[in-house]
Amino acid sequence: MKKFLIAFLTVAILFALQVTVSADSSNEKDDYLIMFDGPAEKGILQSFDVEEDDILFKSEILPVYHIELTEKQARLVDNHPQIKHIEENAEAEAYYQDVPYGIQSVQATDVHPFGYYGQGVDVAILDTGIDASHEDLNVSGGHSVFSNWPESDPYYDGSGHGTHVAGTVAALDNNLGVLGVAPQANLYAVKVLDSNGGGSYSGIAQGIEWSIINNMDIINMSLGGPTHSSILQAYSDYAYNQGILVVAAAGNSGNAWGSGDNVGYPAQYDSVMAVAAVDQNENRASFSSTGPAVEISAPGVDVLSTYPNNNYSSLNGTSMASPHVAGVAALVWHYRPHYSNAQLRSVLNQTAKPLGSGNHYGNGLIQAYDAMVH
Ligand SMILES: [Ca+2]
Repeated sequence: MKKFLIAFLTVAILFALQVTVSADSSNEKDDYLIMFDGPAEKGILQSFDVEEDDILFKSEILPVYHIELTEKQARLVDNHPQIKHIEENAEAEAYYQDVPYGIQSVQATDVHPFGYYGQGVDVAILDTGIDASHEDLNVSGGHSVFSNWPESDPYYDGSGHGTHVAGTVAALDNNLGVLGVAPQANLYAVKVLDSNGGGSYSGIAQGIEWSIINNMDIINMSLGGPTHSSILQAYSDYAYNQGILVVAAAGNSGNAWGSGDNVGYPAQYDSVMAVAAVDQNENRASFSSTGPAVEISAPGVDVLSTYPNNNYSSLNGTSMASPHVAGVAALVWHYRPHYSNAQLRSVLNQTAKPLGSGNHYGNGLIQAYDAMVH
């Protein structure tokens, strides 16, 4: 009933707007900027019935007016020999980049001023693909484990999940959108989940294999399942033994009390860093999975990041926490390229900010600056 009412009101409002617009269109005035050819002469405008009220601004240094004109008046002004230019007053907006709170929480913004942005570090995003045409992302390469179009395209993200995760790792440092943790890290779209966010352990294994063969430095898996798999474990272990830092979401199976062992797979494996989610106040998100496998924490509540088609959105989940860790790892690895994955992992864990129970937070909130100066 409520839905119907909203739909009805929407139609009613649209209808009302349309009526107003069409009734007015002939006398409707738009904003124009005009430049006279020679000194400004108001008389020219008066000859087209432009009134004093229609003149919004007169420049003191150039023969330029900002005026309101009907379409018909604009045509007449345009054809006048003493008018050099006429153009519609174009819209402009402040160039502005949001810095999501999580980027500051993990101290990425304390590291950037020293010139560390994760340059040269290759991060594989095993996910739903990445919208590579997004204005705030650079994607260096990719692969899809699916053969059916459009899922076969790693740069098509029908879900938005992978594009969001990618933005937290490496949204560009420019004058728009959001800022990622490591804005100059190289992103790779390794598509192992379809547009519904579904996949299989076989697909994840293929994604890990692609990452090993293609010399990725970091694998981010904002995904998992409730079932142990010896094969998935073997792939995770193999990647780690090849020197890759393997990071995964702990899972969203936690409860309000934070009781039980409900970390998913592959996050459960020793070779994988299991990431729990905290909010802006550094409290555990009630959904964040708990248990002895939880290794480290990062922001995972109301995380603002990139979304397909040049959009941005706020999402919740350990899926959003994991890429903060992958991003910080990229920053620290850029600073200390001689570190092995095990050394990097150790320093990230030692310098994390303790938050409480290890089953909830692991070693605590990951800290980029503290890890770098350690
Ligand atoms: Ca940006």
